[in-house]
Amino acid sequence: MKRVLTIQDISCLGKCSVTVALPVISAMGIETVILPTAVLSTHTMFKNFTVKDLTDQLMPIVEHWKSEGVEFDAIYTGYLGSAEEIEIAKKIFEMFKSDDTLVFIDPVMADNGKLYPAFDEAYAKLNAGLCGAADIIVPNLTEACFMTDTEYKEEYDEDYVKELLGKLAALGSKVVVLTGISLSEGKTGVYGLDTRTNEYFIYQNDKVDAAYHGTGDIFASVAVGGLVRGLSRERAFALAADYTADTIRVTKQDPKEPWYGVNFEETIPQLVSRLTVDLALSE
Ligand code: PXL
Repeated sequence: MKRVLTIQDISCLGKCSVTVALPVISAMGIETVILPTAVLSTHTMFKNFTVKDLTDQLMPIVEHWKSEGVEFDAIYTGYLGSAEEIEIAKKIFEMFKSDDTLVFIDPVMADNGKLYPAFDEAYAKLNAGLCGAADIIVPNLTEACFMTDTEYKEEYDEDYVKELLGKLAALGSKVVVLTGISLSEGKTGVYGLDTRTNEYFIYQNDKVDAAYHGTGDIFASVAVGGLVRGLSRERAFALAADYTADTIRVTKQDPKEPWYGVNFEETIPQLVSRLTVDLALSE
């Protein structure tokens, strides 16, 4: 069985980061090892959340794993709480990365043109540095703009997206994928660039008119899961984009929809079925 390490916070209530990555990647048939960067009562979109920082626990935990000879097929980082944790993440890549380890970074820190409450522009630049150590990065438009000193635009064209991908490529990761890219009315999806071949790839599906927290974490978790199970990049990102959109659609139909996260628990069976089909088609 493949094994993924995910490094991000535990927001006890909130359907994001570890409480998404662990169930979703496990359901995709992959052992999921967690390294929690902090424990929060909720994610930071709630008021009055509590935080217990776990920075001082990270190295002792990974050193223990190292002494046990543990290896990972992928390391996936999401929300990291501080500059120090970014440095530690880099060390962890060095400790555990082999030629076959996929380093997948979702530089979680911003959305809709704004940084999340815990972060500033200096943090965004450190995240840009971390992205240089990745095989694949999946920032949204806002995160990409903060990392590359680019003006954030609500309305944009393909040239703007390609220029941004070029700037992201300069950060140093092998594949750069912008998420939440809408190039025509009613559509959204990903626009990526493989910096080794200079090839672009695009996947668009129908946009659901609703926004929930944690959907970026669902997207990233499914993409990591698909890639680790051996799907092609195109299939893995299409699966991630479709599953995220379907889950938003299902959540919107729930009369008791939680504003703070999506009902991914309801759609996991469809994810597993589609993965099974995609794997069979890939053989
Ligand atoms: O879903 C991203 C995320 C992860 N972790 C924490 C967050 C957020 C987004 O707001 O606050 C703590």
